[in-house]
Amino acid sequence: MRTKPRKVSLLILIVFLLATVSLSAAAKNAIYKDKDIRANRIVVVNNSVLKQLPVKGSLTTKLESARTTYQGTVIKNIPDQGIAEWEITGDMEKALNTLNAIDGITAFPNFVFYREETRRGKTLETSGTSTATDDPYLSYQWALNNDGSFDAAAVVGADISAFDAWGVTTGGTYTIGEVTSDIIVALFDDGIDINHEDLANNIWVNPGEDLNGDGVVGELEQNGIDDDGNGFIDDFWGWDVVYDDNAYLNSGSFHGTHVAGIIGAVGNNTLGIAGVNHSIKMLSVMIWDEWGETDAITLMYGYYYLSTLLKSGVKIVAVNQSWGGGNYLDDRDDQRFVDVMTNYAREHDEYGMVWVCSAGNDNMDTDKLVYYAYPRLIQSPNIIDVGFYYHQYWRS
Ligand SMILES: [Ca+2]
Ligand SMILES: [Ca+2]
Ligand SMILES: [Ca+2]
Ligand SMILES: [Ca+2]
Repeated sequence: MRTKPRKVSLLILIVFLLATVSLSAAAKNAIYKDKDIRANRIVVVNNSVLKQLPVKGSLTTKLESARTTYQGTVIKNIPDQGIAEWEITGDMEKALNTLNAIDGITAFPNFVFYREETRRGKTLETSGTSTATDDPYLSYQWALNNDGSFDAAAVVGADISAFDAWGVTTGGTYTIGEVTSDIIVALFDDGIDINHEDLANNIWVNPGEDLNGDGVVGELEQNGIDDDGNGFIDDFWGWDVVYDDNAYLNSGSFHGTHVAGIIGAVGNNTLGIAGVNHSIKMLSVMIWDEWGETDAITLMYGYYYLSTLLKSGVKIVAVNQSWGGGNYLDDRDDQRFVDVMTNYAREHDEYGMVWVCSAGNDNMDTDKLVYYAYPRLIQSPNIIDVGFYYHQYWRS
């Protein structure tokens, strides 16, 4: 007699949990002026704080007054940046107009972005060989060296001439003046499987959290202390800016590990494939949630995280950004978001970090588009747009 009610209550609990999950998922996003946004969420930027200028008391008063009017609750706050996400009640457009009328404040909806599905590569069943490296699947990597053998349509030389590049460098370290550094690349993606056998040796470990400096994260080093003082506790391999923790994978992760393999699978190790860099250090900035979604505030938080590393002396040469958004050039909300991104791009440029962005699949000159696509069109000297073509030399 005692087990029956427990079963029922457990069932009710499960139903309740399912209902909660689906309700919150349904309520999460909304459409505002034809764009996907987080429902009732806006991003409020205090430009003075972002530009490290003194903040006038009157501005703070006006901001708080607007927050009261629209019953704004602060959901997220990026430390020291004057960037916050508010949940508001009432009219989104009125709230944005009120905030943008305050001199020194920029506000826009918390735009939502979706991860694109990637084309999965064909299954590799047999081992190939190559004279270039001993990685068994190298012969399938036509993008590195297309010798025409991939299939009947393959065009010899439709590749990035990686073999020639490897004659100059295969990654590793670089030296400027007296200083030698690892080549460190950040992946703005859905995480990296840091334990993958063909990646593990090429994963960055934050030297500021690796207390004994052996490049391995020991049990005692997982101490819950922000040892390098960058504001992120135990950020060994990067940061998960979606849930604000040090996770490097979530249940929806698959894209970042794929990209990590292209950038830096260990080369010449008789295993798997060869990365463009055989030897490199990659760190994860996990911007996508389990369902392949992210939003404006999360992306900014990711840029901020990279800024903290750059400022603490970590020499990241590039951040790979396989994501994109955009809208027509007269969209003020979008332009405000672009302004903040531009600010981060230029700050990263000061530290010599390049933004490597996907150029899209439009097969046209992106400077001639009637809409503004980002991050690839951000106006900063450190933006590199990368297009792609197929093994038949068809441009995407
Ligand atoms: Ca260690
Ligand atoms: Ca830290
Ligand atoms: Ca620590
Ligand atoms: Ca390999």
